[in-house]
Amino acid sequence: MSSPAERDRSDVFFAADTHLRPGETEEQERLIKFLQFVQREGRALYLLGDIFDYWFEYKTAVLRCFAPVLEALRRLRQSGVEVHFLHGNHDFAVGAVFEEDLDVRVHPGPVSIEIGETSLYLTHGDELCRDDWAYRIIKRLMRNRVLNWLFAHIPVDWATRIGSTIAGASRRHVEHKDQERMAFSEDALEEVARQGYDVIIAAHAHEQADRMILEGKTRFFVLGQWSYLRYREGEGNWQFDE
Ligand SMILES: [Mn+2]
Repeated sequence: MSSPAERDRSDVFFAADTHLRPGETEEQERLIKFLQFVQREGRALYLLGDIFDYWFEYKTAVLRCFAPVLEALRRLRQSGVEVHFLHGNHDFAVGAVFEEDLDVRVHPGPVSIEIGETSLYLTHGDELCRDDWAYRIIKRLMRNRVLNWLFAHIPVDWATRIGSTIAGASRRHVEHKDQERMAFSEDALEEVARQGYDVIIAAHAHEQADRMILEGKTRFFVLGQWSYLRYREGEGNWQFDE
């Protein structure tokens, strides 16, 4: 395994919300192309959740339809790129398969990292939308232990069908809720920023954003659905790209 330094890859990439669904091979291909691009240019990749619209792991099996993406992630890791996966509200079941088989670091919640002198707070972002009570009910349902136990003990095709239905309801809810509920709570954002972060990166809202909060002290990025954020280490700048 060659080290990132040897291959002169220093940039850090952030992406989220591709919401891959079984049968959508074009979208899968698009994500794989991005992963190959990161393999050439990146030192680290942070996936900020909802990469999969629905995910379930069995002890000995995964959803076969996503095998090409998993293979691309495996290659990325083998080439020496650091890969982190933060749970979204759709793919919160991502676990052992990623950690053990792919050697990807899985984070169930927000994480703090440093890039050089910059301190960052990374999150899928659903917990920053405090006013969204209907969403929280769906979330509670999706993470329910009895339901998850049941999923592990019924045929895979049934589980997939039920999972897609719940994921669909959750997605429709996010898509159709009014602008006010879509918005991140400024109070929640500032509460995080006040802990001293230079940069906060979130996703979930499916609407790319880049603005300053806390009187210009903290930069707040929101990842779009098919746009990624890139940190160019040598130049110390941030850019969105597709
Ligand atoms: Mn989400």
